[in-house]
Amino acid sequence: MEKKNCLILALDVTDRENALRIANEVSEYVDSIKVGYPLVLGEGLGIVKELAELAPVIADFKVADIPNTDRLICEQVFKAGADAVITHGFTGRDSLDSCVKVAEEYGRDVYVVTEMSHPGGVEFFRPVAETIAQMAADAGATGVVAPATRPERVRDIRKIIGNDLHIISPGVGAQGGSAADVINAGADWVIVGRSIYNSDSPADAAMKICNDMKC
Ligand code: 3DU
Repeated sequence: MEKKNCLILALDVTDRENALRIANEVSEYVDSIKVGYPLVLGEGLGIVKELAELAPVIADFKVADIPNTDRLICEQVFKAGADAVITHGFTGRDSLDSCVKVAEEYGRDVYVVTEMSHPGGVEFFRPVAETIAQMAADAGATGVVAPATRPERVRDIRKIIGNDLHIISPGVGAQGGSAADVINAGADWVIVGRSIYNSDSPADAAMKICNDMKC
């Protein structure tokens, strides 16, 4: 993904009409559009191809299964036109290797969740986040997902992965995180959903976040 605005739209609306309207309105401000279960379960995987015409799509399926099932999921995601997939890491190195292998075959990207941004994200992830980050680096992932709600954790994770891997960071706005703070802490991109798609003017909301970050 090319870095222009450091902003990824989390498009968690559930209908095609709204999804395309919002994506069109903000496309000049975002480097990628993240699509997850809400929209794909609402409209089918075909929405990925439509959105990919506006911006590269990250498929946030938080893939977390045995290697063979992970392989099958990633193949479907990339065949559908996604530029990248988000996987979990707690399933272990063999599962992650399977995703990275498919991504390499298709020339696409893999981002691995380290510690989640919501309050419950510290319960189980906190003790293993650094280990998962190291595994992501060892496995040749493109980058990791780290919490904008805890910039200090983004700093910790950056120390582990160095500068070769990217950090994409959700939790800005509705979850309380600040885009500027987490970019200063070492994130490459912020992921923002509700603060943009629930706004009366998604384009203005996206522009404001870009201006705040000065990335
Ligand atoms: O809170 P928002 O509405 O800005 O959306 C954040 C998005 O990022 C949403 O799609 C959510 O599923 C995803 N996400 C996290 O919020 C936290 C994580 O640790 C990983 C993904």
